[in-house]
Amino acid sequence: MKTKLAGIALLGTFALAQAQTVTVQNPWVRPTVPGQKGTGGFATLTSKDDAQLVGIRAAVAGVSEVHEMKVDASGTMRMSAIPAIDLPAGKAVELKPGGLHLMLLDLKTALPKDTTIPVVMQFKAKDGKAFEQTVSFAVSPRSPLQAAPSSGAASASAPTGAGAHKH
Ligand SMILES: [Cu+2]
Repeated sequence: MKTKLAGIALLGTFALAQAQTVTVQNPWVRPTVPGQKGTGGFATLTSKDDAQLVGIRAAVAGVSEVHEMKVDASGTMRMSAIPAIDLPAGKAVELKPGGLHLMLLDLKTALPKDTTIPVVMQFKAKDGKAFEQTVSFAVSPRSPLQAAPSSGAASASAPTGAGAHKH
């Protein structure tokens, strides 16, 4: 049994560690035009320990949901809200167009590209404990990774001409 004192001393560090439990890579949302009510958000989530993404919150959206996309019995792609996405320890879970994604609905403002919006991601740890992380999502028409100028390997290739070639 740990003493109460030790527990209190550890609390600060523990809370910090909890907040960094899930690595969010390449977060992006599609831009919108004025009047458009909804858009999708994507990212790759890797949790250190077993956890779940149970919700999101964004100031720009009246309603924020976690969605999945599935082909129904008649062969039509449909998306629907789901209560949670499982994040098994150490496994990268990709939220992407056509699959699991975040949905921002009832948008209060247009989201111009090349801006960012903060999204609060709500997680639940294996022990049931809730925690949140605020993530800055890039507003981009497609994944910023795909947007990199690349006809070959995006990582190793230096911008030899293509990047500098502007009209
Ligand atoms: Cu959706």
